[in-house]
Amino acid sequence: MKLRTLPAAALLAMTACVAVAAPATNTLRVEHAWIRWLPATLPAAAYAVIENDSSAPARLTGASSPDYGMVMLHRSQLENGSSAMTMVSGMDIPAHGKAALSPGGYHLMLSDPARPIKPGDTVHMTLHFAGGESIRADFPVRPANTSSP
Ligand SMILES: [Cu+2]
Repeated sequence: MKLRTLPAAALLAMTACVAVAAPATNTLRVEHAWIRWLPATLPAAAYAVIENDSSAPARLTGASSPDYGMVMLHRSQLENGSSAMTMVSGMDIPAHGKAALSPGGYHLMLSDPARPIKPGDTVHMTLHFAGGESIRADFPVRPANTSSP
């Protein structure tokens, strides 16, 4: 009998851990979030401004979404007059400052949609930060010709 009750207790303990694993943060905020949708199978890009109210710098390390199988943190930069995109490990947000995911710079590249996604939809994303913090934010989906939120 003891063998049967132990796993149940362990499972309960694990569930409790999962519930508190992603605490809401009071010092990081996501503003002006939006996604630029592109037609066919082209990947979409997610943009936002991240504000850091704390006295310590923060670092965005990536994001995840139930709506996309793959979310990558990229940075576009001009190289010899043309724009090149590379995968990066993080984007720093200064203490008492902000940093932007924006067209032509850092962005979240979204591919492998889990459902048909179109302008007018809202995509739920969780942004992940160094140190284990994460923030959930809603990203409205805008048409391809949009250049700002
Ligand atoms: Cu990209």
